[in-house]
Amino acid sequence: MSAEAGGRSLERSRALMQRARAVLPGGVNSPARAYRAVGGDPVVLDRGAGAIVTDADGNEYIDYLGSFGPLILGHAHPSVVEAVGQAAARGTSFGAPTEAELELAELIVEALPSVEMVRFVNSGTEAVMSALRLARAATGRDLIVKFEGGYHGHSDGLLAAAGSGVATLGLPDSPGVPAAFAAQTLLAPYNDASVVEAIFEAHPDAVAAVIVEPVAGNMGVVPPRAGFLEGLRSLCDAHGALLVFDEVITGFRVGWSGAQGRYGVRPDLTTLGKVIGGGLPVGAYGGPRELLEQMAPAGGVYQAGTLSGNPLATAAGLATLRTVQQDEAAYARLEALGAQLEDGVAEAARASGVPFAVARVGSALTGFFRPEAPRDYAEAAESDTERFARFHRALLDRGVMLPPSQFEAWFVSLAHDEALIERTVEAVAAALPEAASEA
Ligand code: KE4
Repeated sequence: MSAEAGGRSLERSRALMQRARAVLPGGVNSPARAYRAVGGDPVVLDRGAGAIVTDADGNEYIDYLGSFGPLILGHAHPSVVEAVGQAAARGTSFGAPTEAELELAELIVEALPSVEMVRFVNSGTEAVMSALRLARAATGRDLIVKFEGGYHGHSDGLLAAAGSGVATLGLPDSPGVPAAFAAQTLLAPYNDASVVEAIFEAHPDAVAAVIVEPVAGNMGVVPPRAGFLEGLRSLCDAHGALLVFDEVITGFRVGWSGAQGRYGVRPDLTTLGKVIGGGLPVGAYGGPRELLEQMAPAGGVYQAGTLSGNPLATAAGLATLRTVQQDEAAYARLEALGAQLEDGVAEAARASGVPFAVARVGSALTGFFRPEAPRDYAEAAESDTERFARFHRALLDRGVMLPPSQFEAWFVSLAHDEALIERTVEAVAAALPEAASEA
């Protein structure tokens, strides 16, 4: 990528990435941050405040990457910064129970009707890995059903036709995953419960769990079709499997009680991450007492972690969730800002004549370079990713930062406002024709 983009100097970013590639694979600590799908070097970010991030060269952007979802309050919210600072001053980790992890657990249990007990870990990957171990132990079965384009972290068995980074990198499954592990995972198209039914019939009494993003976020945002989640619930009940809602993105994002509250479908296990850590490393899995008490030391299923429930991470999570909880207009505002962006972008697309469709649930949305919003990964994959790459760059040049992949969600935070959304829509209107020009 040229050092100059839209008159913005990216010299320092470029120099830092050159150094980074010498000591970090691809110069990043997560492939999702690399700009492989959009071209050029990642913009190195230096700081964030509210809805604005500033890169290493001092350029500012309205941020819809939002760290891939945790920052529902925006960057450096005063209550989060203060809580983390105060916690740090009391010590950063103990390897012993603390009151903060208990308070965060109680808040989550109170918010999610299906969750009576919860266990904290350090990432969404760990949460899912642990929840599926529990599901296999609780059912005595081995097979897991997931959906094409669904991404549930990078534990071995789940890197099969995953979404997010793997989809973006076009890796249907990852080298290094033993065939025996991948063989334990069966795939179905999202929004099609009939394929899940066929899997159950082909593998009687063998499926431990069906894991689903109740709103898909890792193929871009794809909402559940009416009856899909209810259908999975009925199938799991009929076949003795557990239904796992991976709410790492949707938890406290699409409503105080997550997607399970928004859609009124109760899973057996729920995985969480992102928002519950407020930007610090927290994952969690939860469900009925009878299931969670099978986890060591209460039960025999082993899972552990040095920094699980870490005082700083739980402080950030508590400050985040309490700030949202105390703002009774929070979700209405997120809905309104999300709708303003969706409507503005859709209108800009109509005016441009470029095939571009927007899907949204609450404050998570994606614009797809295809005529209609996709219903599953096969349709999402038909999107014109070259146009998305040019679109992403054109928006960076205009001070708007999207996630660097067609297959990710754009996040609106409570720090965004109508004026910033309006500026974003103007930038989109200018960027769409640029994206569509083959030049
Ligand atoms: P982490 O291990 O990255 O904390 O969580 C894994 C995970 C689990 N479940 C869902 C629904 C998720 O979306 C994720 C992680 N999301 C991606 C982006 N969509 C993380 C970005 C990255 O890997 O850098």
